[in-house]
Amino acid sequence: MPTFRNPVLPGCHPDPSICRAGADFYLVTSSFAYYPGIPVFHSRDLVRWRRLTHVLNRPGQLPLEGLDVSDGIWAPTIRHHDGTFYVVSTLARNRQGSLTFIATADDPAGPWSDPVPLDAEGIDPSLFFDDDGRCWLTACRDAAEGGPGELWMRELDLELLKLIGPTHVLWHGAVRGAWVEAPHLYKRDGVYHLIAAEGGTESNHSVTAARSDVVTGPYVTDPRSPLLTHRHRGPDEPIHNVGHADLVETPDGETWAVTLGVRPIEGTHTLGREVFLVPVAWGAHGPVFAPESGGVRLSERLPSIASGRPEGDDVAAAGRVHFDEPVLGLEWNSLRGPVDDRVRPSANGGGLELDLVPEPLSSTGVPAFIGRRQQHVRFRAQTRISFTAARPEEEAGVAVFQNQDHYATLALTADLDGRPQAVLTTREAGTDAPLATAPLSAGEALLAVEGDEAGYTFRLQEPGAGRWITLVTVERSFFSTERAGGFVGVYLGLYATGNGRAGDGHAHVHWFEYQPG
Ligand code: 6LW
Repeated sequence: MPTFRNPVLPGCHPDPSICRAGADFYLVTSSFAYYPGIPVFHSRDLVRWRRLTHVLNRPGQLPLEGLDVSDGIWAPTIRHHDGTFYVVSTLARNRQGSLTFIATADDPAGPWSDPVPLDAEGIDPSLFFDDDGRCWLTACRDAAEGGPGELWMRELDLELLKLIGPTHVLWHGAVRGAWVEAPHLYKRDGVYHLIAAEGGTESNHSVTAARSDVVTGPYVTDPRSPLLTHRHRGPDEPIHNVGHADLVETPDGETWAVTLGVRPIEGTHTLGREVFLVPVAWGAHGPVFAPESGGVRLSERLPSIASGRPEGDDVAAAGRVHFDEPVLGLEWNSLRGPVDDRVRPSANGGGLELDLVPEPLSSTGVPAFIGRRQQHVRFRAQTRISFTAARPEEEAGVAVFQNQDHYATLALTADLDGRPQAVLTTREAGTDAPLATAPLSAGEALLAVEGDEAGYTFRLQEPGAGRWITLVTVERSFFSTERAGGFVGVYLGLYATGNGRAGDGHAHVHWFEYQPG
């Protein structure tokens, strides 16, 4: 039986939502405080995905400054109806929904409209288009009674992009006491099937369901719930935290779910919540997730539409980037806004210039930083940087980044006497710990980070030296989401800062390379 490897989107891609238009599948994920926001992926076989664009890729569309990395854009849903693509999502502040919005496009590759605010409470909005042409927005919010959370619904006027009519409370979930979220509604043989995530996005995560004959309810709990979970599995199970699913039907009538999950090693994970593909069958009571195995598998049977297609791994962009294009590749993100005014391709072609802006990586502003996801436990990232610090506060280098309070940097800087040196620093809970320093003969070096199951090893090589110096290995769990807190995985990035003061100089990055190990 032909198989594929899960996850289909490795690295931090939480809260997947999927839709189909003809033979084409489109998928979106959360992007938190990273910019541009809401990546859109395309596939024709559900297994191999390609980055297409971002929904929020123009300055000023949504304010992300001041936000923790795990706030920002949460759990978008993508749908296609009558030639138009719709994305609904929420801007979260302080781990709560603060603004729900909708954006539309004729072509999912863009341009997407500016976000239109919707008068909707809570998080995790979704859209359902009924056969009668009416569109319903579902979302979750705190419940006044009946449970900690509730799913609710209102009609969306597609002309006005405005919620109209009464609010219908749909369901309080199947798992008593656990918040219900991530609702998606589907209709099959005249029955409305509501699926949701319950138990929280960590180890108790699950997919639960309810059904109704009327779109606005009442919805009756599917007693088989949870329909999909790994909450009961032991530490040897390679995939945990499974939940937050969305369903799609292929042109040949198969149903598949995309769902998030993590791959912990000895209880902690660093790659974030990744996208897994799970077969679904329809039974007398509704969807049956993973009918053969009952769970999410690393190796799964290929969708029938994918058989005969060549293997490939488009989304795990690997190799050396010379930054010789005028715009950065779609795998690169900055924090909280565009960085064109502080990180730009060199004028003479090849390489990047990073300005010494006052914002450090620990700020909640827009630092001179670009990063890409770590997508493999074993990897090697390396870069060649030229930078001469005018003051000890000036630094430029590579970062292994979880959030603004939790990261490590290997930077070129200067000591108190102004001599060039490299410094390896970890930051946790507001405190910097310089773990290693190495004197440099000049302001240029190759910097490398190598990751594996045990740790992240930081190395450096001076030009012409011909050998790498190992500075330090930081234990892998330091970079885990369990230790850092929040909803994201590790990014590997490049940065420069004057630490509170702008500097006149800048750092020159010759190239950056990422290789699965
Ligand atoms: C997402 C929600 C969740 O909106 O985390 O815990 C949020 N559950 O479904 C961010 O990924």
